[in-house]
Amino acid sequence: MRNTIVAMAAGLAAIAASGTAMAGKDLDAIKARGAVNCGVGIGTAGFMLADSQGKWRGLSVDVCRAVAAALFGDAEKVKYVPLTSQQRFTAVQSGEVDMVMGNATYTLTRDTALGLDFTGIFYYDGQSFLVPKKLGVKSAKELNGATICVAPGTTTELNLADYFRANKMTFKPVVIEKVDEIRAAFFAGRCDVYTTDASALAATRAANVPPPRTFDDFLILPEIISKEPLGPVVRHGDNQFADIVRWALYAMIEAEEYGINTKNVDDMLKSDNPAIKRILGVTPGMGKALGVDEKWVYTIIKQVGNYGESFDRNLGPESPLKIDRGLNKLWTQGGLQYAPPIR
Ligand SMILES: N[C@@H](CCC(=O)N[C@@H](CS)C(=O)NCC(=O)O)C(=O)O
Repeated sequence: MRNTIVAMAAGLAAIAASGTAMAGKDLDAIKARGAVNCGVGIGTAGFMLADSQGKWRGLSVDVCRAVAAALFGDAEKVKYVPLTSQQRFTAVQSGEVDMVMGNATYTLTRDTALGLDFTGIFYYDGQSFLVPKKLGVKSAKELNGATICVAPGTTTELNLADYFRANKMTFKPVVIEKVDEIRAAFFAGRCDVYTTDASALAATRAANVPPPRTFDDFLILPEIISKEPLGPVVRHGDNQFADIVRWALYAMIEAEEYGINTKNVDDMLKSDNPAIKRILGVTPGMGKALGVDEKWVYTIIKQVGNYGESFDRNLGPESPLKIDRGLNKLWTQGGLQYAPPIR
C-alpha cells in the first residue's frame, strides 16, 4: 500500500514537472492503433457523406480529420463508422468508436448519466419541420393531426412531443431508425412531415429529393422549436483525449478569427503577430501542453482548413446547401462561434 502511494506521488510529481497532460488509456489505444475511430451518421450532405470513391466529406467529418491531424500529423488517419441515432452513444460507451460526430445535441443527461462528454459546439442548430408545399401548410401551428416522421433516440423525438403538447395539438409519429429510410418514407408520402435539425432538413431538401420533384416542391417551416447545439462526443474518463478533441475544433475556429487559412498558412508562419506565432507553433508551448506536436494547428489548417473554410465548402456558398452562417458566424461578426484563446 505504502509503495503504491509513493509510486503514485512520484508519478504525479513527474507529470507536474514535465508540464504535459497525462495520457489516458483511450488515447494510448488510439496512438497504438494509429487512427481515430470516428462515429458519424449514415449519410447527410454537408455533414457526413461518403462520395463514390468512399471518401467521407462534411463539416462533421472535418472535425474527425482535425483530431487525426493534431494527433498523427495526418488528417487521413480516421476510420469512419456509420451509426444511427439509436446506436451512436452505445458505440462510444462500449469503445467501438473513440468519438462521435453524429450531429449529437449537447444536453445535460447525455453529458452526465450516459457517461459521455461533449467537448464543444461545432454547429448551433435548432429543430424544424420539412413539408411538401402541396400540403398547403405555412406554419408549424397548422400541423394538428399530422403524421410525422422522426428518428428514435433523438432530442427531436422529445421536442416534438413537448411542442405538440404545449400547443395543444396531436400528431401521429412514424418512428424510423435509419435516416435514408426516414427520407424514403417521407418522400413516399408515408408521413406528412419530416422533423429533425433544420440543417439536416436543408441537406435533405438540397440533396435527397427524388426526381421529378425538386427542391422547390418542399418547404422548411419557419418555426425553430428547440436549441440543438451539436457537439463532438467522447467517453467520460480520458481527459487528455477529450482535450485534444476540444482544442482541435477550437483551433479551426481560432484560425478563422486570425485569418489563417489553407492558402496562406505557410506565409503565416512568418507573421510577427505573437498570437499567430503561438497558434502555429512558431513560438513553442501549446503543442507540449496539449501533448501533441507543436505544428498541430498548422497541420489542421493545412490539411483540413479553418472553420469558415469547412463551413463554406460543405454547407455554405460553395455547397448545394447554401446554408447561412447565422448563429455559426464568429463572435466578431455577431455570431456565437467563440474559441477560448490558444495561449
Ligand atoms: N440532434 C439530434 C438529432 C440528430 C440525429 O440523430 N439525427 C440523425 C437522424 S436525422 C442524423 O443526423 N443522422 C445523420 C445520418 O445518419 O446521416 C440529436 O442529437 O438527437
